[in-house]
Amino acid sequence: MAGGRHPALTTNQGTPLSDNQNSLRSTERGPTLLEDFILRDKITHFDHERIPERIVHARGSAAHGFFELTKSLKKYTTARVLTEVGERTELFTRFSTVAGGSGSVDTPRDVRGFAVKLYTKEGIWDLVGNNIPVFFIQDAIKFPDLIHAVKMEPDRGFPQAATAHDTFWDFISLTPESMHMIMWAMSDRTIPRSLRMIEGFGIHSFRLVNANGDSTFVKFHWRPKLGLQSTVWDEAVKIAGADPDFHRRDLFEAITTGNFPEWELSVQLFTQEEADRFPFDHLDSTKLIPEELVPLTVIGRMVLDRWPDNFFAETEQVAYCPSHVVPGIDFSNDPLLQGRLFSYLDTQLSRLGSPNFHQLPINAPKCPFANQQRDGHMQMQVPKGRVAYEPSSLDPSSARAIPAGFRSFAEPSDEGNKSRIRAESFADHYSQARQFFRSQTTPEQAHIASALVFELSKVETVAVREAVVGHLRNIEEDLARRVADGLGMPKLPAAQPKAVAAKDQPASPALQIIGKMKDTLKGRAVGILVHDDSDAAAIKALRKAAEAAGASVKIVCLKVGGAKLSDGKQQPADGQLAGTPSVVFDAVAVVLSDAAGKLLAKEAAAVDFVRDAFGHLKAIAADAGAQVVLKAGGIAKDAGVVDAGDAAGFIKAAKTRQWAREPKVRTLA
Ligand code: HDE
Repeated sequence: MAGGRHPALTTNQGTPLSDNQNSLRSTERGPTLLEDFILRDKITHFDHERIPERIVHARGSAAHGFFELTKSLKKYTTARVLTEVGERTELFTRFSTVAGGSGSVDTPRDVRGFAVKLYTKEGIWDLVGNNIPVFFIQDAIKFPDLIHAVKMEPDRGFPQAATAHDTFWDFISLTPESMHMIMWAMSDRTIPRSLRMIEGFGIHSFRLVNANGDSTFVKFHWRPKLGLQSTVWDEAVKIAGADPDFHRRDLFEAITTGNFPEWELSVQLFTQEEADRFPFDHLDSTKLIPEELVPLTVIGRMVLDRWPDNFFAETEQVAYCPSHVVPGIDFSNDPLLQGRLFSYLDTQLSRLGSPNFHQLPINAPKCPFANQQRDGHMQMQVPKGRVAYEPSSLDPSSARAIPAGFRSFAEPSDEGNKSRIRAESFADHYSQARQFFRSQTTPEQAHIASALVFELSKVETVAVREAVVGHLRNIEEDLARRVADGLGMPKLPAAQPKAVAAKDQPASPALQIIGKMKDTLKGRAVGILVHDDSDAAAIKALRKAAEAAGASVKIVCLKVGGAKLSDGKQQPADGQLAGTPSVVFDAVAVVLSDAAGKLLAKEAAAVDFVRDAFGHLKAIAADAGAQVVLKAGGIAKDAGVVDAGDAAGFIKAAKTRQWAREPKVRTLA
């Protein structure tokens, strides 16, 4: 060790360094010597710092936390994580986008991954889900095609992180089973406001197995305590430029300031007999079980309370596998799940490069684990003794199978022929798509139609656009007409052939976002734009009211050094105007002196600040001096535009989006 406060800087072999600034040269200005083992130690490590990024879900953010069971499922399962009420189980949750690379932005229109690793007393349980309860395809064999279609087109290398291109929609137009998922993907679910405001779903049916060996089917749902919330499309597009790390930063700031995000875990439980009566096949991942059919039971909560210490060691190296289950939890025959049980372990081997990836701290079980597996790349353990096999008599303390160990449910098997046939019960591709669309509120339906118009407008091949609209006709004629109109089609394309026509299902309001939004400012952000001589008392009152309602408040100024307010005090800025547009806030206030108003009315960033807030249906509080800026932004008074002196009125308006304003600010399909 070196003297003083710092430990000695060493090579990876522990050799202390005397110089970390200069490589070894033959003469002062001569060539570098191959002998320089210190340079090579450092550069070689650097050259190999990256591991292959995930082929899907490459962009992700994660946090540590715990799961606490509030209701025992003892009747249904032996899994202790689901039977011991009050027990806390450590976990690590990673949220992700699907299509983009690891350096892509946080807010493209995309499904969000929602993967939870629970370090239970009986081993790792990974619940590797998404923020949408259904999926694009029914059979794992189609996954590489789906992903190749959505990723950058292979000849041109673009677009990054976007479904709005020909190959994606070409594949979709030829894959009618994707139609239900397409309704979800085109809804605002895929442009969330925050990772703290998304739901999570295990998607597939799993099984719970109790001590008698009886099985009950289960679907898992995570529900955010803050309620659901999404952005509007124009806002998501602008956030991508304003803050590419918008979701990661939001999660980081919430956790590091002690505002721990929380979700409820709910289950839908059902028997084989109940499943047999559903008007769809629950083994088909393009279908969901409406809550109205099988209600949700809340069984616990997840709290994320610790940001990882190191992004690479934890968030990047974490290896989720749906095949990681514990005794009492088992799989269903969903053909998508069955394929996933193979895929994830395989992908970890190539990503992490070793069958010992389970020894990395983030992946290692927190309960004892032992077996006779040995050796392999990067073996970290030093097993003792001469026995590396089982059964053995030489080592009485070696690991053995136990009666309470994992048992697969003894599922009776159907008589049938080995085949590559899609079950007929998987043939209805439109009923739940129609049910989803019809269950939405008017603004949500308009957003779905407009998203389809946006995406298909980026598709160059006219026949692909027509084929997609042809599918929409099988879902809902009115939707097809609106999209065709938005695309400027001279006439409605023919409906696509269908195996089974859509049947009307009862509306399910639980499928909405707006229905699941909470009128709240909790966990939201309010931005206040101020300048020199702004009314200090008004700012103080607005801040107090917003913070009392649970929001965080940020002051935005023309210069990052801040502004001198009416009380003569210097107000530091949390953000500079050009770099802190209103898209990063849920509601904004503008408090300006008359002179500052005149100045900022000529500043595009200030005018955009209010114009975008207005266009994104947010509440705006403005004082007399700020009116000229509003005027420059063409903002007309409505229920969401209030006087800055009316803090209570502002908070009320800020707790929701101004949906009634939307038809006045943009033409939706
Ligand atoms: Fe994945 N998926 N997936 N997936 N998936 C991966 O595993 C795969 C599917 C999901 O934060 C990969 O470690 C196949 C459905 C999440 O690290 C890979 C199929 C759902 C994550 C893989 C699916 C998901 C992944 C890439 C079709 C929702 C990120 C890197 C059968 C229930 C986990 C990796 C994380 C990651 C394969 C379909 C969710 C290649 C073959 C359905 C959240 O193994």
